Amino acid sequence: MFHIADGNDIKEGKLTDIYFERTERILKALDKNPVVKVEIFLKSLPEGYKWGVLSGVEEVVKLLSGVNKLSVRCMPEGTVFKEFQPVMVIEGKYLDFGIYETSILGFLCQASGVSTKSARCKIAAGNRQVYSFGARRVHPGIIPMVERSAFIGGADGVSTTLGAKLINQEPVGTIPHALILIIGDTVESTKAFNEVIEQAVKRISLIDTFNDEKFEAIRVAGSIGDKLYGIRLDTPASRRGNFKKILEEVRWELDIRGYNKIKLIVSGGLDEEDILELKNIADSFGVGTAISGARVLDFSMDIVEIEGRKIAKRGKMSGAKKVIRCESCFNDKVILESQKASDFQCEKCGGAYKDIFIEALREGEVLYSYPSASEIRDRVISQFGYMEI
Ligand code: PCP
Repeated sequence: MFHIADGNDIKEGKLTDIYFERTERILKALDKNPVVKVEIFLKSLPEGYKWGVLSGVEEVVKLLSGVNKLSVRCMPEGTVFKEFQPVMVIEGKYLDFGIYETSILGFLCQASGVSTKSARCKIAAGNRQVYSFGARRVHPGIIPMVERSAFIGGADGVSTTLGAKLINQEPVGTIPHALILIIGDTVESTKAFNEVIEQAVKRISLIDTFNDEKFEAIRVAGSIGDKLYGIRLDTPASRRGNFKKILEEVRWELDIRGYNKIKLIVSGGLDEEDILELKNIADSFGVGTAISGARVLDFSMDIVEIEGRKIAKRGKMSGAKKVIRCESCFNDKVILESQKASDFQCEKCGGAYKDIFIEALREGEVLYSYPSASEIRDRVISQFGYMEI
């Protein structure tokens, strides 16, 4: 019906680049099927980012679980990583998983791009809320993945019913311009929302449809008594001018009339830079394109060992590796899988290193605990102290 693959197509290896399918036929013809170790890492992060957030691990484990005697060792989903750090090692007979390279990378590249941008926005926002409002910017078929990745990265909520259900959250939303245009007035729309929608839903009115935000804010402030949680400003670019000044003016006019509790929610073309600029005046941010349309992270998957022999292409270090992280100062070191973290001391602070890789699959046995999206999000937020933007 729609231009989208389903889970079976992915599991059956149909979403593979043709040269992997041809490689499979050639190796079969030559009766070659060595046990290999491949490593997934990236050489450069986009836009000068210093770190990325690893996402998409759960889908890779689901894809590879049940595939003959495969082993997968990796950073847990939600781990912060840097350039030239291995994030995953897959070990097994090449013909058992080579065909999945395209999908494995697809799962990690896009989800990690979304989670990384979401984390950057949440770090910029500090204790302010960041909501992922970008479902409309991507193909509906991938919204659940995009919203899960945004939530894992740190977003406080997502806007679609199915996306929210996948992460066991309530969908978040305000009022669209369409409702205000059809009803014909901001105050009447806010009252209608208050009469019709269940009380558990925060009453957030949208105030930039018809008139100046300051006067609409004053009009709507008293419209439903103290039920009004906040007002959203999605001021069009053609009228935005100095958005911070507009927000300060609205804040002033509300406060001098005793509406100190009414929150200011902003949306429309925002990213982490805008959030940094507005976070002292806005209470929450609705971020769309910047998060859901985030740059993918260009992971690559390369053979680093064949039948135990360390070998890799030019530009890639051979031997299966892992990352150990200093428990005191978060300093990282890349070592061979065969080495032990306890054999090393942190060069920076002398602290103890910890092996941050987990075993997700061991010769086909699933050891992965499938943590919830909230648990993974908590892991990401616990690392914020080390994540500069
Ligand atoms: C957009 C919609 C999304 C926001 C803005 C995403 O407003 O509300 O939540 O924006 P971004 O992609 O630029 O970051 P409108 O397009 O005005 O839509 P609506 O009237 O439905 O709120």
